[in-house]
Amino acid sequence: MLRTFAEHCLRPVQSLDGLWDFLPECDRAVRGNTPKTFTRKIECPSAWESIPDLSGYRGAAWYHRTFQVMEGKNVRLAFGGVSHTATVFVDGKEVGGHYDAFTPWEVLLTGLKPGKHDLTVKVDNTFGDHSTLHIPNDYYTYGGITRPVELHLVPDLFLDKIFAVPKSGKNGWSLQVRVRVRNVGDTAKGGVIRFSVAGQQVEWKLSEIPAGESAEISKSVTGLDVKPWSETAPNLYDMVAQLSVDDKVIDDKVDRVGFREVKVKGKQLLLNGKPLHLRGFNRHEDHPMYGCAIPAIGMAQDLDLFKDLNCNFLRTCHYPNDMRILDMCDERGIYVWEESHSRQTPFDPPNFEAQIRQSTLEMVENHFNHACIVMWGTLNECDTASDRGMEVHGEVLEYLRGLDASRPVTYAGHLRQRDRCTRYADIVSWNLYTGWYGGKPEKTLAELEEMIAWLDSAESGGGKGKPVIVSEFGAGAIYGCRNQRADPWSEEWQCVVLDEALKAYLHHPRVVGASIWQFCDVRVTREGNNHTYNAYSPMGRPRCMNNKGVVDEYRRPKLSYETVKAHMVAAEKKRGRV
Ligand code: ADA
Repeated sequence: MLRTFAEHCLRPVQSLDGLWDFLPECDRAVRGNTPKTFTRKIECPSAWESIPDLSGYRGAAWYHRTFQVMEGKNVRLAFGGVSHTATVFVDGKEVGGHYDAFTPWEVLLTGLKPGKHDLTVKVDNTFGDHSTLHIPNDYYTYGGITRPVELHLVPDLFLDKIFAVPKSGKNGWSLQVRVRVRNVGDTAKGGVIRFSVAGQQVEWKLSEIPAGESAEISKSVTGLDVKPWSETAPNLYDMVAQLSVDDKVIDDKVDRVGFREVKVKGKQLLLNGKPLHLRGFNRHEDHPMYGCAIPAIGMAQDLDLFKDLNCNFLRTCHYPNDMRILDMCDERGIYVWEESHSRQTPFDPPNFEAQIRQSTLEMVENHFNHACIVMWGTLNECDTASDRGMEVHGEVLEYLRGLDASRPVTYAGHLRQRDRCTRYADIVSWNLYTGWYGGKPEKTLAELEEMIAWLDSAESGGGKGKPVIVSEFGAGAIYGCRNQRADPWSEEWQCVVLDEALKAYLHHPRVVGASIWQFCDVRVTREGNNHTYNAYSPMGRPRCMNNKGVVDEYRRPKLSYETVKAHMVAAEKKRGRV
């Protein structure tokens, strides 16, 4: 399942998860053409790095299975995520594809004869000019069909997406609803949409949609008697849309909504009008057993640790996350900063702008209704100093705002007073690392004050008076490396750095959020020669891992776990919860 709940009651949906035929190119003498025979099997979803002899495989691989088609139905193949480039063939004919591991995508098949068909997917996780977002980096680019796959049988006219924006007013809550409907038939079609939420049901006439086109119907549902959503009361409501033609319901779609409003007001971030204080972690989707294809129980266990640490905030560094963990954050009341896929990404490759816009569009359109997402981010630690950098930040942040006016937007910058892009963000976010990449832990507060003074001066060129989040800070500690000298890479040193950082960042009145770098140790790319994560250099990435987790890759707590918990408890006492 792509979600933690059923998105359809009427529409026939089957899971394509399970054992697929599998053939990595490294097994083949002659490569490239669609294989007829397969030498292996692989469980989907999974990362092929979970297979011992493929644990470091960077290349292409072929997946195959069959599927059945019913009379007179179209097939919608829904992929949660394939890492990182997919090409899809049905009965040997190329029918679609996608770039970027971290967003859902689909292939729509019309006119298939009833009966059994062949589905083949070529997956490629190589680096090169074709890939500007997946590059050698301080996290690993895995390979495979790494998130769930579903097969939907849809009529010619079907419900594509629901976008819902809750609004509070003097007469209670209302919901601004946009429903996108697709017509893949060969004649114009209209119908009736029946929409229900929180005990209310309304009907909307759907004007005819020309063949092969999509259309949206925008309506408001008012006077809703609902309980708001927040971390202390994560109330969720089903939205059910049914599409009828000639009084017969032909399709349906279920999504969920939490009634909350997120606003920036002066130096504050407000949730339902109350000041919000975000306290938590940056979390990569990474695990030594599963790579990026962490099963649902693994996601839930990570969130249980967040709760045990008294945290309420998850930053999806540095890409859109699996929809199931976002569903879990909706259900558990954990606030999320979700960001489109970028980390220290160069802007000069010709296809960069198209690829970052696609990641951003798919993130917003597929994750729009998650109550837990309180802000959108993008362009982590990219060029914020040059004219070109300003141009790209301005464009992408404006694009984000255009896709969703209901949430604030931000980017995590690392160039401190050289950053010329704070004008484009609603919230100013800094990756600081005092005490690890420079400076001394005892100077953490002083450096923060210096940054805030700069931000609120004309020097920042547009950040004055905006809310601040310290989006990354931390130190490396190898699990089990202990010494009383608190040497770098010891767990003791990580405690020293985090103690000073949390004291400063969790309690400064100008800081509305702080996310530790990082939740767990993660695998990094061996290729590449970046000074900060060069796996071969002693200062780089021992074990070919980013070792700044507060738990190690197996989620074993380091010495700093209790330090973090104590600070998070103290911060809640002082700054509360919404
Ligand atoms: C940067 C970057 C992170 C990680 C971190 C580190 O802040 O945003 O992805 O690489 O540095 O561990 O150095």
